[in-house]
Amino acid sequence: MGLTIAQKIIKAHMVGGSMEQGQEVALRIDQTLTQDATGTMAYLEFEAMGIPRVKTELSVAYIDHNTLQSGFENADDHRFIQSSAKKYGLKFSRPGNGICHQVHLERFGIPGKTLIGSDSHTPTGGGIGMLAMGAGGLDVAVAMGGGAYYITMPKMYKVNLTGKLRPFVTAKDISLEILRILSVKGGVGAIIEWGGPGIKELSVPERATITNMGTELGATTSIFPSDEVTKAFLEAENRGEDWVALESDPDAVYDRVIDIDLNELKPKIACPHMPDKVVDVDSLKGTKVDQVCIGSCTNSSLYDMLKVAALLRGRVIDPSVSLSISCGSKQVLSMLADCGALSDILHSGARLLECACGPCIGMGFSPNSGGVSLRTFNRNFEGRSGTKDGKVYLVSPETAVAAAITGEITDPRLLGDMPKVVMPEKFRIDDSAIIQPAAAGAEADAVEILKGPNIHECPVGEPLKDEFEAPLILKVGDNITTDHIMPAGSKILPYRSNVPKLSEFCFRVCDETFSERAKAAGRSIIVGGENYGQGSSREHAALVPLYLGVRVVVTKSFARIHVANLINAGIMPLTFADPADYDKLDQGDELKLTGILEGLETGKFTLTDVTKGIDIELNGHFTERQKDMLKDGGLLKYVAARA
Ligand code: MIC
Ligand code: SF4
Repeated sequence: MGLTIAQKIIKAHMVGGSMEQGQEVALRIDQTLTQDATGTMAYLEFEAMGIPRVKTELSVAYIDHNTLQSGFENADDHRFIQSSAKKYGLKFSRPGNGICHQVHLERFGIPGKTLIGSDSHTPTGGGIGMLAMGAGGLDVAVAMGGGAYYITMPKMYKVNLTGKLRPFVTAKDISLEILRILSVKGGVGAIIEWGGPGIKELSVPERATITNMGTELGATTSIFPSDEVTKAFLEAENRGEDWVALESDPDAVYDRVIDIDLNELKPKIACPHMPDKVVDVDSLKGTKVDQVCIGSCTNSSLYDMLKVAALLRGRVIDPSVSLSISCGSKQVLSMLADCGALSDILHSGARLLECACGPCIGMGFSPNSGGVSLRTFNRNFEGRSGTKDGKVYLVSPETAVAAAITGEITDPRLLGDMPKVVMPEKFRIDDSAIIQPAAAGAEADAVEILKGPNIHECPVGEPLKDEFEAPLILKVGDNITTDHIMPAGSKILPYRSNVPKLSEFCFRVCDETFSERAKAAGRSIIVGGENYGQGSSREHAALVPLYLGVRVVVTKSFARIHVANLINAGIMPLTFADPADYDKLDQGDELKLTGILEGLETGKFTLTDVTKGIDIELNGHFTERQKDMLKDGGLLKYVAARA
């Protein structure tokens, strides 16, 4: 039987487990990346493991999420990460050099390699044919130390593209279309391979837009073949020697095949507050728009920005709209400047922001109260923009420009002819903002790790007991995101390395009193609906509840990275055997879990609602490794016990 692209890479990197669907498989990881908001924790964890030097082929520490430095906290975090990178053997990408995923694609991604990153949009690398996955910081720390990364062997989906995109219809619209078809949980447990004749016309940055947004489907990752298009991109980056061809076998077997005819596709828009609430742009025409943001790791490539500049040339944006532009990398920004396109953008009235995540993670540029913001980003979760009642829509750069010019949601096809955008054959290469590590040995040994007062140790779990009684401290619904559990934004992000302070903001979007109540309870249980923990890879969404005393989370289902983060933290993730039982539990009920150690072996647990006097059956199927991690009290303790 033939293999899919992902199966080929998995086979070449398998160091344990089984490639049988649903079984755990252990992978050797070639490359890792971290960003600053998850990186501080990852390097604290790496330090705690006591390994002197990274063992990967390449590891890069990026600073891109919090670059505001309002206060000493972030500057301290940056210094900590920079000194850790220097000592442990990582490249360090300075603030201003760009968003990790864009820079990694440009400068480091290699087809056929494995990459894990402490950021959920790491699958961006799938655009260049990498098996690239988001993971918790602790998993990245383990991989940096040479340890395997474990995934559940996914199902294989294939999306076949036929036809050709019409003018003003883009890769972003393809991403939104697949979200419309599959929903935010439709990709859970699957790797999505993109193929068919329609991909020939898609450049690497366009492919990367699609694999980037595959994260919003809940997919393990998404991947494109490595073909002539990939080769041309690598050659333009002066890295032609990194190219290898990669395709699936003709007789590869897929669990599901989805066909999309690009000729038929129209401009799409995702409505508040979920990336899968997708409709045609023209169905919302005339809706007043207050703000437009172009950028993020989804749509900030040179190709995107050249299109934006060409559409803005000679035009001025509507006086009632505020437009921000953030390029994905210094390479993109400098090339825009070199060819004059940047001045077309500036003369339109746009505001130029740094090459960083910026508004995407609520680091400034929050919309006005109740404001409508059209963004070329990948997530529009409630409150993420920094404005609680802001209404964020997700669109392509073309649709974003149309709204900025007209002041309302407008089908971009009404802008006239799409100007022709010619991509340069060579990109401008300047790696001066990538700092090399100290040489291994005496030079590295002499490097001091610089820790400011905002940097606190990471909380560790406790060994599992056979019985556990605690109140149901919070009951939430379906599709709870990590932005609900552990919000980000400019007020909170400075505390990513300070869990005690961070804990004040836990679940604040859902319940202002959660943090205090959880602390007062000492030990507690959370109950959730479907797809609990979707979104970010931030392990803070597990570590902070751990710090607040949460020991068990019971849901209808979990998102992939979050469930791994819970186990890594030593929190038990269990699911309802009968999802209807969710309705029987109420916040405030006293709950009791007994026979936990036996349950680990059978996969069956009984939860008693002491308040109501009823028993509820729960499932929890764990691998041997996960059982040991839970028994020990999380991955750090597990690693320490076996060191
Ligand atoms: C996001 O897009 O939600 C983030 C911010 O990049 C996160 C990482 C984080 O929370 O630090 C992600 O996608 O994993
Ligand atoms: Fe940064 Fe936004 Fe991309 Fe996350 S999704 S890495 S915050 S640009």
